[in-house]
Amino acid sequence: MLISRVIIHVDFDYFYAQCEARENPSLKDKPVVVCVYSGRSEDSGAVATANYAARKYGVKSGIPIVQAKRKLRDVDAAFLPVNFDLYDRVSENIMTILRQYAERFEQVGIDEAFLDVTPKVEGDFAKATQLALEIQNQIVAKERITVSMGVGPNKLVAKIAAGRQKPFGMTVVRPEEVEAFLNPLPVNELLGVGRKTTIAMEEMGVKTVGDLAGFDLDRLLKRFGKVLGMYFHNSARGIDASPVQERGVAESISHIPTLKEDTRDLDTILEEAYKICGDVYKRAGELKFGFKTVTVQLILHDMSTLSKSRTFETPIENLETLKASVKELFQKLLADMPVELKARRIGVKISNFSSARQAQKHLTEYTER
Ligand code: DCP
Ligand code: CA
Ligand code: CA
Repeated sequence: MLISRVIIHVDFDYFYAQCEARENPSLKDKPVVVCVYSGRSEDSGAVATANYAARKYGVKSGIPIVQAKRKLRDVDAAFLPVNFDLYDRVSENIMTILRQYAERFEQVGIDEAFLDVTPKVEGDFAKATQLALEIQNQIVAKERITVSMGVGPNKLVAKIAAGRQKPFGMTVVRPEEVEAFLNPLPVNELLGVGRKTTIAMEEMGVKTVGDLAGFDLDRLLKRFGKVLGMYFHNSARGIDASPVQERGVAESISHIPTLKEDTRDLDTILEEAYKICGDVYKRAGELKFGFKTVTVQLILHDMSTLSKSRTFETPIENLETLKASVKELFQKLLADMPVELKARRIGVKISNFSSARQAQKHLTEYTER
C-alpha cells in the first residue's frame, strides 16, 4: 500500500517578541513591540514584530515605529530594540529539539522548519498528531516558547495549516481533507501569490484557492506562462512533491587568490591577505555571521597546503582584529615553512560561525588577482 508522506511545519509564535517576554516576565501581559531603529532620528525605523496584545491595536511587522507608538499611545506598552543574539540562541535551541524528531529536517529562516516524520509515524496522521503535540510541549518545557504547527501530506499543506491557528495552535490536514481545507482560502495563502498576482487573479474571477483549482488550465498557462501557471494549478490542488531537504549552513568563508609571483615574503603575502580579510569580513557581515576561527593557508606549487588557525573565545568584532590575527598566523606559518619553498596561493578562511543563518555550505572563491 502506498503511504502518504507526513510533514510537520513549525512556525514560532510572535518570535522576537516572545523571546523578549521570556527573558523579562514583566512584559508578559503588556503589548510588546520589537523595533529596528534606523538611528536617523529618535523613533525612525520599523517594527520587526509585536506580540498578540499589541496586534490588537493594529501594530504589526513592517509598520513605522512612530505609527506603532501612535496606535499604543494610551496603553502601557513596551518598545524594545532587536536583540539578534538572543533570537539566534533561542532559535538554535529549538531547531536542535526539532531535528531530533525528524527523518529529514529543513530549517527555513530563523523561526520555521519542516519535519518529514513519515517513517516514524508509519504514514499515520493520528500518530503524527500525537507526535506533533509531544514536540510542541517539549519546546514549551525546555525553552518556554510556544510554536504553532501544521501537519499535512506535503510542505505546501503543512505550511498553510501551521498558519491557521496561532498562537500555540495545531492544525492537521489529512490527505482526504486537503481539497476541503484549501478550497475556501484566499489565493494569497499560496506561496508565490503576492499582491500583484492576487489582483491579476481577481481580474480573472479567481478569489479562492478553489476558484484557482477549477480554473481552465490553458487560460492559466497563457496568462502566467507554463512554469508559473502549472505551479499555481498544482498548488491550488494541494499538489506539492518537493522534498524536505536540509539546507546548507555555511561552515566557512574563504578566498584563495593566486599571487602575482611565488613568494615567501611576509609583506607581499600580507598585502594580498589584508585584501582578502576585507572581502571575507564583508561577506560574513552580509550574512550576519559572527565567527571565532581564523585560518591562514599557504598553497605551494604542487597544491600541497600549509595552514594555521586560531580560535577566539568570542566572535571577532572588527576587521582590525582579523587582520592582526592573520598577520600573526602567517608569521608563524612562514617560520615553519622550509626555506626552499615558496607560496603560489594564499588563503584566509573564517569559520566557527556563531549564527546558523541560511547560506551555502562552503563559500570559497578561487580568484585570480
Ligand atoms: N520579522 C521582521 N520583519 C518582518 C517580518 C518578520 O523582522 N517584516 C522577524 C520578526 C519575527 C520573525 O521575523 O518575530 C518571524 O516572522 P513571522 O512572520 O513568523 O512573525 P512572528 O513570529 O513575529 O509572528 P507569528 O506569530 O505571526 O508567526
Ligand atoms: Ca512566526
Ligand atoms: Ca515565520
